[in-house]
Amino acid sequence: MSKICVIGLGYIGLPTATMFATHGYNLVGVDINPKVVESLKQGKIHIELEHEMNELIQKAIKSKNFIIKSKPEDADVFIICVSTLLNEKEKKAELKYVISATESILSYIKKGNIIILESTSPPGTILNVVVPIIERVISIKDVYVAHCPERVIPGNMLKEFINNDRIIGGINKESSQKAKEIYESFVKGNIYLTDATTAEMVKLMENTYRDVNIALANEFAKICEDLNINVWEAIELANKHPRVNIHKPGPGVGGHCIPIVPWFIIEKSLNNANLIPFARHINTSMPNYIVKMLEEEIKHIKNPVITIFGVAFKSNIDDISETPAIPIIELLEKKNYQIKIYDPFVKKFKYNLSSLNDAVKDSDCILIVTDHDDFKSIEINKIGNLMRNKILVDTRNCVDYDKWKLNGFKVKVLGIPEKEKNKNE
Ligand code: SAJ
Repeated sequence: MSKICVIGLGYIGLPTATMFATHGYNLVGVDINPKVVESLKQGKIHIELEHEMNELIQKAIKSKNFIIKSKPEDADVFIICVSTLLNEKEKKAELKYVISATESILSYIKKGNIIILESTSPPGTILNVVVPIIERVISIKDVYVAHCPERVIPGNMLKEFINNDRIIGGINKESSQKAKEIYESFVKGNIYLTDATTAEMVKLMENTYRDVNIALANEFAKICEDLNINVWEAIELANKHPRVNIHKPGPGVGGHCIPIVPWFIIEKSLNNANLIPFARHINTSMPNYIVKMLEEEIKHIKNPVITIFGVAFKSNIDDISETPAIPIIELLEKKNYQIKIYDPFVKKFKYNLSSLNDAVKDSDCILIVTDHDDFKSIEINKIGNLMRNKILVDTRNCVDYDKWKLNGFKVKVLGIPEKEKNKNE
């Protein structure tokens, strides 16, 4: 049985290692963080993943086919799954973890090894960063090197690991082919082969497409409010066209990759990237727009208390990575509003979290930032009775606002102008 060593046991590395460990490989999972190693050794998962994935990870660790270590060791295949960060000041990729992870395997690389980078990286990282590091210890002709970017969506990882098509880009055809044979062990989707730099660009394009599309939706929301049109209805109808797929407007774009990776394209071609940075600007300015929208609704209230519903970066997960909730809260704090926060999923946050009842007690306004399903089934009457004023501002159009209105709430939804909202009343 071949042996795979996965470097980095985070949101992508841990599930990826598990997929291989449960599909015929001996797996060594490596993390430099001793706390992560310790807790995984005891079968405790240090990150919040979906239930099915948690079970599979625990099963793999129990089976002894997935060993957790703090250092790499000899293996047939090395898969690097570490974070690529954004240097916020320079708006450039910070590759320090990719570099240190590659350096960490140098003592173990031998002829015939397959080295795969899964981490999202700017075009040219494999050829100009990873390959020169490997060449310090071995001729590149003696190993296979490829990029295989991850594509799974948090919340539906297991299904997407198996069913999504994958892109693999090797430094040569043999490398692509060797990497493909590894992934075929569990991927049921198609595996398309290309060169390493194209594979890097493909991953960035996928996320950038989404960022630009969301920026367009956000711009449509503002325009529709101005023109007295319900943007949600307009988008739904436009999407009936067979070649149109407009995304949803919202308070901004969070997550591990989408708000970050467009910069990896921009940094590589500054003169040509115009739309991409502009879309970034539109999305990062949404918290400002939302705060203004909220202020319009509460301007008549003295010392208003605002309750934030949802701080996760998207629905039904506990992940707060790059969440637009933080810039919204920062803006509100700067303006000295009293804020309370409720999120049924998130357990750790830089601001205090309250229970539902405490969060709405004596509050004047609920601001929905994340579209958790729980908010759909909330007992509106009960929470309304606890509030001082009944105002709802929904940045996601995720609740039945007619029901809220029937329970005495004044409702404002992003992209729905006042006049339009009342047209059927
Ligand atoms: N969002 C909107 N409107 C939408 C869709 C999303 O405002 O119509 C917001 C979400 O609320 C969230 C952010 O965008 O704040 C990102 O959410 P997402 O669901 O678009 O994406 P992620 O970050 O969970 O996962 C994405 C996926 N990439 C694509 O769909 C192209 C996933 O497949 C990638 O593996 C992942 O990025 C990654 O790590 O690259």
